[in-house]
Amino acid sequence: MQNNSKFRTPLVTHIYTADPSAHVFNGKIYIYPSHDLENEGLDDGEGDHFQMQDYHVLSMDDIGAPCMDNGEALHIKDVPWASKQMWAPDAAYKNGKYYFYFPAKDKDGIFRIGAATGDKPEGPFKAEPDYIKGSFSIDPAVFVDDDGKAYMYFGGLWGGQLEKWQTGEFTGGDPKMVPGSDGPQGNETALGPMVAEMNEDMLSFKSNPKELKILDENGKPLIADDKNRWYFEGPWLHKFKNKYYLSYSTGPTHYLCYAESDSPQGPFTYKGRLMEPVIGWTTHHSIVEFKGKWYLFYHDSSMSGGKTPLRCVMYTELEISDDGTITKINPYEE
Ligand code: FUB
Repeated sequence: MQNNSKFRTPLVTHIYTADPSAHVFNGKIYIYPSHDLENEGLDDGEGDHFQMQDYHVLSMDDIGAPCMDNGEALHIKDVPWASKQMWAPDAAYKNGKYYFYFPAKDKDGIFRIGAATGDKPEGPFKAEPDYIKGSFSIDPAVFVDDDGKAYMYFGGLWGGQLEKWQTGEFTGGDPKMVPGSDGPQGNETALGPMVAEMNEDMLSFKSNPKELKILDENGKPLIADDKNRWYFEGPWLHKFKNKYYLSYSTGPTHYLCYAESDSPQGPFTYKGRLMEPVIGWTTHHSIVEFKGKWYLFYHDSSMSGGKTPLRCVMYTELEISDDGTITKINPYEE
């Protein structure tokens, strides 16, 4: 199906990049990644070793074409509400404008999701003065449906703070507690990602975000102990033959999995695993159609010799059957 010589190698090597959100705008592929930086931060299970400060947008004219770095698109110093940790971003197009979405910690150390706007897909982007009201946690992914309705999917456990919002308010807890120990345990229902429909302005939520449950083959929600299938972070939504597919990372078990639904707002039923673990702790991806073929953009830590917070983005072709089943990728095998 594919010539792997153009796939599965870092798209750029002059900077570290991660968490690629790929989109097709104006007939080109644009990739919105995190920009990983060398740092002395402690790996405390809370993600403090990910101290990113800006974003660069990458682009390719075609599959296999050289990947361009379009330079800095947004820096934290130009985001009035943010204090640190510019994590996995995404972008969308609507109403003749490009929208860039990104998580960062606010001045109180709480992850929020911000929006910025630009006239071109590669930016630069101008940040809104405040974060999106009602937003929290990390990893925004915005899906614009064929009817023009747009939805933001977001949320990540542990360093991403998702489990700290179960009451609807942020509960800080003891910074020394075991990551995730304040989330569901054992047979309790695992947390799902959040979804919020966006207003027409693409800068605000239409209503309060709601949690998406991921159901097993018997229609029961996945439980916290089901760590090979539970939701951890990195949601992505793609549509294939009128069905909606939510894909995500299982975090500490390092898989990319996906679930299917008839509606962008769920419920979703677990369907399978789409990629085996990569080098490095994190796994984060996006799925995009380009010229009738499907591609998986993802990262690993191979370029830094396995250092988790120093990653590189790459891509490979995806095989999707008529019923939406994705042929599982082993990132290091043909
Ligand atoms: O890049 C920082 C965090 O690592 C992302 O937000 C997560 O999805 C994980 O890839």
